[in-house]
Amino acid sequence: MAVERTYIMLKPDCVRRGLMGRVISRIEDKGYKIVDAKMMHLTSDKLREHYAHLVDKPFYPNLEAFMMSGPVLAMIVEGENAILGMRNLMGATKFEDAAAGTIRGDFANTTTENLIHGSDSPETAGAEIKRFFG
Ligand code: IDP
Ligand code: MG
Repeated sequence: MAVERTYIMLKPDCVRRGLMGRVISRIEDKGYKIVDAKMMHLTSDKLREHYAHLVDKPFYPNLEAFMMSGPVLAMIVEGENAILGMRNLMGATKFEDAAAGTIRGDFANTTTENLIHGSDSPETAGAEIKRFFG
């Protein structure tokens, strides 16, 4: 076990639907600390870097348009095993696979608009924190 920092982003659907408070409460209920946060508008360039593993997928244009459709809340979240712990709180990528009780399982009804991003490894957490917080 180790204290980790992970990059969490509440996506435009979460902001638009007024669910930020409820999602942040789940993160805080788990005992994680929000050590930095800012509202941002993402650019196409930033998204192509962030989603480099997906730019060739047929759904990428739709994903990029969605991620630019409104502000996001970028956060650094800290806690014991926070990288995997946040992935577990978030739930599976595909909304139909996301278990009840997870953020996506309880609030998402499409795969693109699935409320929240979280880093998937220590390497991506480091790179994403640098990408969005410098
Ligand atoms: P993750 O967000 O659970 O880490 P990734 O595979 O990294 O999942 O995909 C990034 C984001 O791209 C997802 O959160 C979702 O918004 C979108 N996405 C992934 N796969 C699909 C798909 O098959 N159809 C539509 N959107 C997708
Ligand atoms: Mg991912």
